[in-house]
Amino acid sequence: MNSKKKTGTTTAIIVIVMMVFQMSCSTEAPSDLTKESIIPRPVSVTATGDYFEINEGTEIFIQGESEELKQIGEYMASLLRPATGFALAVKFNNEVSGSGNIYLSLASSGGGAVGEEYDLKITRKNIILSAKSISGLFYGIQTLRQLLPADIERSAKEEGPWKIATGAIVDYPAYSYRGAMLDVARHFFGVNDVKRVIDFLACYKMNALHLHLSDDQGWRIEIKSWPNLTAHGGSTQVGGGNGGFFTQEQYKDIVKYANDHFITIIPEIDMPGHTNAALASYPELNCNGKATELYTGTEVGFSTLCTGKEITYRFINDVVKELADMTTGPYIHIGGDESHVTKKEDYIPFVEKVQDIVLSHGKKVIGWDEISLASLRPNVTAQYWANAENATRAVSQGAQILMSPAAKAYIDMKYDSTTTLGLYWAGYIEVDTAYIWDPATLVPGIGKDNILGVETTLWTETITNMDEIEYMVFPRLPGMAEIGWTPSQLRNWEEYKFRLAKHGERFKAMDIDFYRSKLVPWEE
Ligand code: TNX
Repeated sequence: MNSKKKTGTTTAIIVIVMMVFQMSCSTEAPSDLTKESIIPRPVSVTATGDYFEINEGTEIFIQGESEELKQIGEYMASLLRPATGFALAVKFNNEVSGSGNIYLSLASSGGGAVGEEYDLKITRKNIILSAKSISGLFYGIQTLRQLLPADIERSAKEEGPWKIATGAIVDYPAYSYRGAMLDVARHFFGVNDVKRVIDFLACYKMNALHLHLSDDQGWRIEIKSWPNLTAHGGSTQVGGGNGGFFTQEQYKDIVKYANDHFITIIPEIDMPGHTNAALASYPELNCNGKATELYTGTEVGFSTLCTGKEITYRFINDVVKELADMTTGPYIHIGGDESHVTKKEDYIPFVEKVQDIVLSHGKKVIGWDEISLASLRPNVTAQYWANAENATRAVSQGAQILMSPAAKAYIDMKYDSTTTLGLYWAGYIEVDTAYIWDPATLVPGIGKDNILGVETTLWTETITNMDEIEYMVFPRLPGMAEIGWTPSQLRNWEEYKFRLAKHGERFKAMDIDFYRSKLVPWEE
């Protein structure tokens, strides 16, 4: 062998060794389940140091013949098929046999309360996901999604391989209500935008979407008995754009899509304040009998329904009836905030009457914390946003609290002084500020037992399109999801920020336009 040939051979060997090394790096098998970046962090994770691989032969076996099991199996397959390119057949099979398969099993609830917990066992041979309810299976599927490479979120076929670290996860939520609010009144967002928000919530095991459907600037839900609410009241928005509204068919479609993702829609009709769109549409709702002008500014607190008129309650009854008929969830949100031009002596009986109207249509009441000025009916939830005294008064009346403290949970607030979108009346809310708080210790006298759950709110005075929604929502929403799901003793910003950093690739794979906070060590 001459020396030139020898050098060539050596170079070739080095190149091959480097290629093999690089390949083994990029396809490195996950082997420690406890090091995976799951958000919200599960209650318990144990690792067994190996990996399971989804391959072209993998099948999804549902253990039981119910229609809902079949649907959840198909849902899982539909999440995994595009990026893997595998067939992933969904079949009934009560046995655990063969290898490379995924089993979805509904354990009997033993007659106890059916919760949202799930149990995941991943071995070299198979994955067994079991839960007492379909929602538990749904949450287990979200966890599996996050255990796969971020490319699983892409809509075209990707390389893989699709390996998952082995071990066991036992998981359940700290709070039963884990929600987000979208204001479709200040700027209107259509069905597809709302569905995309539902997809985001589902990824992070959130289960409630509160839609702020009416405000001074617009009425966004068709009410057949009062058609001018949308014909006129829905015709504009902040800044004077065209506005828009959901037809009842569209709203029902949203409710169904949400239900399919284990998310309850909570519709809000804000009253007696924040009602200019209604007052502009029907003169009879005004005390002076004259319709107001449509409003496209961003001031709050200048409008009120005429609380002394009988027709006001006929109007509310009609609206609540139509809304209750198309809402499958248990709640109607009655607003009640910032009614600065309603006299207190008018506000109190108004809120009492409206609670009774909602109850008469078989729904439970949620209202902003101000409603605690009135006498609260049983099973009412007060949404704490700004006034701790109001929230405490609600609790002393036996109400549950939904935690949305503005200084932590209002994701319409700017991240810092350089954020161009958003408001800052409640302060700047960087990603750490939004994460570092505990609902159960925030307000003295209000503990975990008094709290229904948490809700982050996106008001849209300054938000006009989906990219802007994404920028304000991400990356604060995953933090809120973790506050609602993970026990507070397992939450710690210094650890969380590294998990969040890993989700940057997922946001990109989902085409989410997110805020690259400097506080998060993104891996890009
Ligand atoms: C307060 S929170 C409001 C909304 C505004 C929001 C802006 C609440 C119950 N009322 O009307 O849109 O601040 O951050």
